[in-house]
Amino acid sequence: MRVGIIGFAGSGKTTIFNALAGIGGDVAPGKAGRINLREVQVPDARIDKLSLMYQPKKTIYASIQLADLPGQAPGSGGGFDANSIAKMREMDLLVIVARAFDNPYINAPIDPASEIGGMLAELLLADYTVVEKKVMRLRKEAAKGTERDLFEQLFATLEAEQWLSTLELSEQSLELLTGFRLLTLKPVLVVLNTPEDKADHDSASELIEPLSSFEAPIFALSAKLEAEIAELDPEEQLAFLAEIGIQGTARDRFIRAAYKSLDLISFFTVGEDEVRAWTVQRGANAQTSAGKIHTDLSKRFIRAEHMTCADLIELGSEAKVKEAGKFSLKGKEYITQDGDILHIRAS
Ligand SMILES: Nc1nc2c(ncn2[C@@H]2O[C@H](COP(=O)(O)OP(=O)(O)O)[C@@H](O)[C@H]2O)c(=O)[nH]1
Ligand SMILES: [Mg+2]
Repeated sequence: MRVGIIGFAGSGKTTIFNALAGIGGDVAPGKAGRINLREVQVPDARIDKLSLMYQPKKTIYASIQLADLPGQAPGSGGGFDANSIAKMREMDLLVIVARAFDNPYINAPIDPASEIGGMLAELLLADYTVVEKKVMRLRKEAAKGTERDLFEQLFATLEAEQWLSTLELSEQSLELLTGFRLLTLKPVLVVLNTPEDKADHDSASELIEPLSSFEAPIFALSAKLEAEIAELDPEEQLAFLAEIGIQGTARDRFIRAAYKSLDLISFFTVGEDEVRAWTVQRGANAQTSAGKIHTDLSKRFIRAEHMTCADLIELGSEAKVKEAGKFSLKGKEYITQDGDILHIRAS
């Protein structure tokens, strides 16, 4: 899962990237054009508990890949270059960072609403360009059928400045569009980079309120504060957060929000060698889930031994789960649930 961080230069993208990646540290301004990539673990208390229980050689959390994408100069009106757009197309989720803090390096006023609006307009324009080109060709060829109809519909939608994600497209249509990697079909999350004294959702509510007309979920945090927290030891972090009265780090909250907007769930495999979280799309069945572990497990799937993480943690051992009648066998079509522990049997 790839999460691309986008926004105007100086909005705090790199600072947020560093904080989320746990790198910390201050960043020099104006490092435009550079793309930072980092695999980030998804914190999960269930994995912590399972790992304590099994004492495995390896404990592996789910992860997402973060990309700090090139920014755009504030008020430049110049748009993104083709390379930046191409990078965005590779992402599964786009995170727009909007500045609500005073950045001494930037002359432009604090105006997160226009930053968010500007970014959304850029994404729409990028799709418009692609769809327009395709429609013009189909029209010229006097093409008829599903493809023509679909692209006419997309074109009309973008011309009306509506996001393509507002359309209820069939599986078949989405399939047809995969290769185009349209930006306005991707989920979007907004990070409002707030001043340090408005670093959580409640104290930032007056800043969030004017942004409520945007469809995307808004997520308030202070990049600078988070980057400072990321530099502390885990115990120091908790003490510090308690002191300033914030519930958990924004890193945790953000990653959970990202998961939610991607409609992802985690299932687990457990054992003495390895306790591990796997990520699947909500609605995936047991066979598809097995394929995350190994393609052979999916192809040669027989059944999945199943228990829930909640039962295992509550009862304390696999044997106790079995005794309680909470262990079962599932077929291919079983829909994997968040928190399932699966052991795949294959031929
Ligand atoms: N006060 C304050 N400064 C910040 C915050 N986030 C970023 N900055 C500063 O703003 C400048 C630009 O941040 P940077 O992350 O490089 O922005 P980018 O261009 O979007 O990557 C840097 O000097 C950061 O230290 C914040 O939440 N509060
Ligand atoms: Mg940067």
